Amino acid sequence: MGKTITEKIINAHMESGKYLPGEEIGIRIDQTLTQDATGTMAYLQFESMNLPEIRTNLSVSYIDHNTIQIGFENADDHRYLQSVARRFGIHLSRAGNGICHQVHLERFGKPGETLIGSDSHTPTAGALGMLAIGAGGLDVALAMAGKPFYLQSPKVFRINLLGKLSPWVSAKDIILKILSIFTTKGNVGRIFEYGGDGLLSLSVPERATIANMGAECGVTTSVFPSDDMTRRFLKAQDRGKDWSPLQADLDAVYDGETTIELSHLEPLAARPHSPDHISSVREIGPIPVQQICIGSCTNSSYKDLATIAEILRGKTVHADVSLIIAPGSRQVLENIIRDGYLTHIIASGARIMENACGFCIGNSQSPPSKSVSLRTSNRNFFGRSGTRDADIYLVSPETAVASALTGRLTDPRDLGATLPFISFPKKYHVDDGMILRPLETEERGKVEIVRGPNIGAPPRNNPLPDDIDGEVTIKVGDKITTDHIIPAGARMKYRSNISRYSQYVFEPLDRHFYKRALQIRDSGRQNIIIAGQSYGQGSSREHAALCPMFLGVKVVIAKTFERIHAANLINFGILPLIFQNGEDYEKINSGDLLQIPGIRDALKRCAPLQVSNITSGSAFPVVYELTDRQQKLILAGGALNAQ
Ligand code: MIC
Ligand code: SF4
Repeated sequence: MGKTITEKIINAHMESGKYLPGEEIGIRIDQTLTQDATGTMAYLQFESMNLPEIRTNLSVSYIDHNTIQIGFENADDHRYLQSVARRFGIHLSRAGNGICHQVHLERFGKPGETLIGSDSHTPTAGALGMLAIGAGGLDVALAMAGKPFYLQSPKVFRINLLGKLSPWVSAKDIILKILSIFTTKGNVGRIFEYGGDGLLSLSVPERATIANMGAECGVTTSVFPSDDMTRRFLKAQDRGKDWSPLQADLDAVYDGETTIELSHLEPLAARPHSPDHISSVREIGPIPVQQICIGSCTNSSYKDLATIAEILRGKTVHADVSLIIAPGSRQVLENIIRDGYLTHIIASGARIMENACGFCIGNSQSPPSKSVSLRTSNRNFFGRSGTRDADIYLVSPETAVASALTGRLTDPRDLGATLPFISFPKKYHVDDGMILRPLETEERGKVEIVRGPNIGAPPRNNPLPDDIDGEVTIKVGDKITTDHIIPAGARMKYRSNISRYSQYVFEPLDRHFYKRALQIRDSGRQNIIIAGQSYGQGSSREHAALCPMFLGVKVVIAKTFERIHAANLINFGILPLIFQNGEDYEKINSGDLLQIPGIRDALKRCAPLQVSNITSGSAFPVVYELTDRQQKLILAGGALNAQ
């Protein structure tokens, strides 16, 4: 029987288990990436493993998230990351070099290899035919230590892209269409594998836009074949030797298949506050717009920015609009300068930001109160922009720039202009001067690791107690994102200081959570979180498990969990339990006292679990889906204890 691309890469990297439905497999990891907001914790965890150096072929540490540097914390983190990279043989992409996913695509990704990264958009590199997966920092630290990465044998869904996009419709509209079909929930354990003749006209950066936002569907990753388009991109990056072909076999069998006729697509937008609230731009109509942000790891390539430059050429941004442009990398910026595009962008009145995450993570460019902001990024979760009552819409660069000229949400086809033809250069101007290469092995041991006062050791958990005697500290609804659980933006500078950062757990939903959780923890009982469907969407930040762990959360009971967050909970010894009957969720209130007697013993025996609600005098069954390996982690109180 023929094989999918996914199976081919997994089979070539299999370390343990069998690729069978429901089975956990362990795969060898060739490359890792981290970014500064998750990287400090990942490297602190790696340090605690006491190894002399990394055991991957390539590990890259990027500084791209916390580049605003108000206060000393971020700069101290950057210095720590630089010293740790020199000590352990890690490449370091300095602040100013660009967003990790864009730079990794340009400079490091390789067809057929495996990559895990402590950022949920790591699948962007799937555009090159890599198996690229987002994970918590601890999983990345373990991969750097040469341990396998564990995942459930994935279900592979084939997405056939047929034909050609109409003018003014672009890759972002393809992935928004896919989000309208698959939504942001219910896709745990799936991989999207792309094929069809539509790929002939989709360049690697366009494929990257699609692979990037597969993360919003919650899939494990997205993967494209490595074909002639991939070869041309790598050659233009001066990396022709990194290319190798990779295709699915013609008789490969998939777990599901969807076909999208590209010529039928039109400009789309994700309405507030979820990337799957999709409507066409025309359906939403010409709402007035106050801010437009073009950039992020989704849409900030050379082609994206050259296209918008041509549309802006000779024109001025509408008086009511602030137009923000953040190039994806220094390479993109330098190439659009060399080719003259930046001049048109600046002349139009656009504001150029640093090549970094910036507005996307909400650490700058918060829009005005009650305003509408159009963004080419991938997430419009409630409050993420930094302005709670702003409405964020996700759109393509073409729609964004058309609207910047009119001051209203505008279908770019209505501009009455001709779409400029931009293809990616035959050869990019390449300069890796901002990437620090590892020292020679004998030099590494002499490097002193530099720690600022904000950097603390990662906290450890206690083993799972014999019984749970706890309280429901918070009850939340469906589709709770990690931005709800532990916000980023202005709070993100405390990422290396868990006791400080923990003060903001659930801040967007309940400002008093922290105090209540501390009281319960300090009274010797456990905190319990109750949640609806798709708990833990979005970011890979392990802080969404680590900080609740620090506050004494032992159990989360939800209708369903998202993959990366469930893995993070288990890594830090928090037990994810699932309601056996969804209706039981309705019968629990915040403040209820819950007990699970004999939980430790039951887990050891894989026995069913019953939760007693002492407050209402009722009981309900819960289930857990733990492999033997995960059961050990939970009993030990987390992966660091189990080492
Ligand atoms: C995000 O887009 O939410 C982030 C910030 O890149 C996160 C990582 C983090 O929280 O540091 C992600 O996507 O994993
Ligand atoms: Fe950075 Fe935004 Fe991409 Fe996250 S989604 S890596 S914050 S640009």
